[in-house]
Amino acid sequence: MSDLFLFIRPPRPMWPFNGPSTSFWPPLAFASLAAMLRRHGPDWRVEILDAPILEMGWRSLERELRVRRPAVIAMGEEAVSCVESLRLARLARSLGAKVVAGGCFFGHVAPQVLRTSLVDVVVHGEGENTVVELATALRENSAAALETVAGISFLRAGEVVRTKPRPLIKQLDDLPMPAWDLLPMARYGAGSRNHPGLAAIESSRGCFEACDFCVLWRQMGHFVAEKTLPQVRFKSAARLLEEIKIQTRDFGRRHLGWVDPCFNAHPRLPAELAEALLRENLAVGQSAWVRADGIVRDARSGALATMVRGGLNEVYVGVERPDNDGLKAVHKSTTIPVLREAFEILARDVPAVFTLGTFIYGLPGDTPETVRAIVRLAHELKLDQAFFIPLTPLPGTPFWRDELWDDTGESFRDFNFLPSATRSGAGRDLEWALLNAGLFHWTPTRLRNYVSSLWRGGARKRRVTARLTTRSVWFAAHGLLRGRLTGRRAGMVFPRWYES
Ligand code: B12
Repeated sequence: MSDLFLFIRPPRPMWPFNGPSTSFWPPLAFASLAAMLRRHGPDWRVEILDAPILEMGWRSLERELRVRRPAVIAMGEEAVSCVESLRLARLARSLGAKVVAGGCFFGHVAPQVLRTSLVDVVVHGEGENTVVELATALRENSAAALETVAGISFLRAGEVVRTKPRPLIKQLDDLPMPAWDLLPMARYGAGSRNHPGLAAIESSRGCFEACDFCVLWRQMGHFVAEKTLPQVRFKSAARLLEEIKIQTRDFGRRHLGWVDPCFNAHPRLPAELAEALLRENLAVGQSAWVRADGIVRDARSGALATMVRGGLNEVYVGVERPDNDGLKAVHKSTTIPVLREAFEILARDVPAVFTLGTFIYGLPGDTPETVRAIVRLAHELKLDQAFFIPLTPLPGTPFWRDELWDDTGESFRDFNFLPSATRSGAGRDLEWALLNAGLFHWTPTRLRNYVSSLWRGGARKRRVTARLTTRSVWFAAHGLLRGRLTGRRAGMVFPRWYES
């Protein structure tokens, strides 16, 4: 039998604002990489093991790996799950498998992770073409073979070798259909009221903006003259329609979670697709990250209304900062008036769409007053839910420093995008200001917006808003206050099956 190349998502805790039925989405990266490897590496057996969606804990995972005996284990994580990745790598080592790591975290800490000796190769950036060549080079098992593969790092005689950059895939339509058949698709979003039959899907890669704090434009950026530049690429509406037909008809998917960094980057594509879905009678619920200026543009052209008729019912907008100077400082080109207008439009013209705004605090120079200004703006904007995210020094961004690396992975548990009452130093005053403002600052505007967001949008929106409000209050009251009182940090939620 041919050797097994196994993509694994190991057991991990859940983000506290997601319920168990929506904490784990189909791992699209693995499905896309596996499809490419299956197409171009016929002498490999390619499989994906998504442990969390199977509620498979560490003991069962180990048993499973002893049975499957993979030759290569491939993994790729958010920073917050670094502990789990390193644990998986250790397990893989003990079973004699080669270990490949990729994705938005490992690609930016390649020297550090290679020096743990737990990982053989780190893949940088977009992975499909790289993984095909890498699979062949791993068979040859020599540094000379690895050197010919663009877009990777590995150790040669103790020295980190980074090969030449991998060019981006020119036409995303050339990618094979993701290997959904390798995933237990029926389990994603099963039992979820608001996101039933959840699917992960991408219409584009990359972003045209280069916000300081973000890794997404870097991960899919264009490398030229020693610099990564932002670049967006799109799939065609015809290709997307085909993907959605397969996902809905063959895999029973009923809610599309667009993973694009910016779903409305293209002025026509989302509406073109919505029209095609309406023609095919395939309109399904959809959630997406969108830009405020795109909302304003698409409201004028009529595209927004079409997208909503096509099923878009949940949008997330990165507001980030309380004023134009703050936005400029992080190199985000949206302005506060445009953000205000975008939320006005959403609330007025498409009230059934649930709107979430995210805000970032804790940048150098931020004071409790900055945090209060952020919270004030959040209450003024006509949005249904606000998330306040502490600046996280993600590897790849200018906020990362090499001394933050930790061989155990434990310190990356704090890279969870969650406020924490146990943060030390100046960060503590910011968290306290946030908690105070969130719990006790009930202005008439805030109350009015909250009440109208509940009655304006229909049953689905009421359910989503109520669910998130309950989780926020629980998180603030239970997590943050307990943290403040006992010193135990609020964070990710460990499922009961984690060690099982
Ligand atoms: C869907 C999603 C979720 C879902 C599902 C998560 C899950 N574990 O199932 C939800 C909403 C629950 C979620 C939660 C969180 N997420 Co999230 N999530 C995403 C999102 C939007 C899509 C991921 C995706 O499918 N991308 C599409 C694929 C095709 O792109 P890709 O992953 O980059 O993969 C390509 C390459 O990177 C590479 N590659 C990737 N992996 C590997 C592995 C190998 C072996 C190889 C060779 C190559 C390779 O090849 C792929 C194809 O070219 C990304 C943002 C984004 N657009 O990527 C954030 C993102 C991954 N999440 C992020 C974060 C921080 C979180 C949270 C901690 C907080 C939060 N809510 O945002 C929690 C943690 C959840 C957990 N339990 O671990 C950050 C991670 C940053 C970092 N460096 O750590 C991201 C990048 C968003 C961001 N704003 O920066 N998330």
